[in-house]
Amino acid sequence: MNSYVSSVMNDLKTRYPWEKEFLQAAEEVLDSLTPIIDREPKYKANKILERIVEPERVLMFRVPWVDDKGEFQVNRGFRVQYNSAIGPYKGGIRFHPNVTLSTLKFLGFEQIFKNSLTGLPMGGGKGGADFNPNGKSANEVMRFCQSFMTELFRHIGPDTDVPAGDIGVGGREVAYMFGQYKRLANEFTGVLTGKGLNFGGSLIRPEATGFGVVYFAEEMLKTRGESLKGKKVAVSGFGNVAWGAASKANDLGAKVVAISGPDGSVYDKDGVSGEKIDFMLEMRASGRDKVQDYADKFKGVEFHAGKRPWIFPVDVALPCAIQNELNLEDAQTLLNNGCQCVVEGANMPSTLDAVKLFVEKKTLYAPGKASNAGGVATSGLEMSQNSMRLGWSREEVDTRLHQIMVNIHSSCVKAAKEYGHEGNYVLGANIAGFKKVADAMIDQGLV
Ligand code: 2IT
Repeated sequence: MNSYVSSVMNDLKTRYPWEKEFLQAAEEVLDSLTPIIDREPKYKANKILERIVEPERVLMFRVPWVDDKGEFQVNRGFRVQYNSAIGPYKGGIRFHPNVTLSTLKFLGFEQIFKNSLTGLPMGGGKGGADFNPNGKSANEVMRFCQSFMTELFRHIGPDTDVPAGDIGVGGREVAYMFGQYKRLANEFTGVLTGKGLNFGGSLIRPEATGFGVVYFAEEMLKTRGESLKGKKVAVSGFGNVAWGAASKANDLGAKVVAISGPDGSVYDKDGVSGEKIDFMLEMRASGRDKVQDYADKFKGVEFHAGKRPWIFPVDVALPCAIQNELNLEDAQTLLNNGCQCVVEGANMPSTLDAVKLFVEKKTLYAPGKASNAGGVATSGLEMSQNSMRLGWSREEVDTRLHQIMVNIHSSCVKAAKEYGHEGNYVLGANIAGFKKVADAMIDQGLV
């Protein structure tokens, strides 16, 4: 880090000492911006780093709702409108009991650079609540979503801020929030993405993040004259991202040998394919949240209670669960077992020391803000379709998604090379994502 970068980082540490996840995300980005800050004095002269680390606006609000027993409940709701230099705020909503402002600041900050990398006009934002949807009835979830939107609706809009899903928020929750927005605003607009196909949703959106991760992995392997064909893959996570990634990895000829859930991991030497992929969704929909169900159902499958899937020998690892699910020890184990490619489907799943090791060992390592951008990119495509009041075919959306992932990959490779760190996707992604936003901020004056 040069002195400008480290002084901004130190200020953040002093100002927000309790925001661990946000500081982690900020450190990764700021550290890798050093080469561009060194080369281009305009960023320091315009105090771009001091400005970009502070959200344009943070909304915090009470979310009161009534449970099925008739008891009053209260949760905390948030929306971090981080940066609108290149488009309306855009980013998902997370419902998870551990959500704090720090979580949403880290996610919103990542989203600025991710959205910039997609090449689409979207600013960065993120929202959520410390609500645990597990074990709640559909009616409880609906009442919660309606209450959440009753406050949020006045702050968002198709040209202001366009939320979507994230962990704990899928098609059902987006639909409930959309219904409530429409009622309050008296407007049918593309204010949310990830909508149902009957009311403005886009084909491919549920699987887009996972598809994009695999398209990105294929591009990375190509740089070493390889491909996914015949590669053994481990995927973590129990949601849409893991499911989409497992499905596309199969399409491209890879063998998914390990998947995980909240209770542990399974190793399936025959590969997770065909009906087993559909079963990934069923395990989720059952609400039991146990990957052990997979080992109980299919023959020859080992279940490893409480273990992450990084203990198995694989060629490619796709962490698609949650932040900090892959630590230094996991990284070491993966590398010792011959893993050569780690492509993130979740946001910040690798700890800072794990990332450092991957970069040091010249592993093909992609940070989530590049490799999981296919989800928000397809949200951007949903916004376009909504504006035109048209719907594209599956093929049309998939072709655009694929091209966007290819473009993000080449932007990362190009920026890394230009700034003297060839093959470093962390640096490439951060610099390429930053440059567009920072230049737009300078052009627009002190705002
Ligand atoms: O982390 C992410 O990029 C998302 N949750 C998707 C956001 C979006 O607006 O589709």
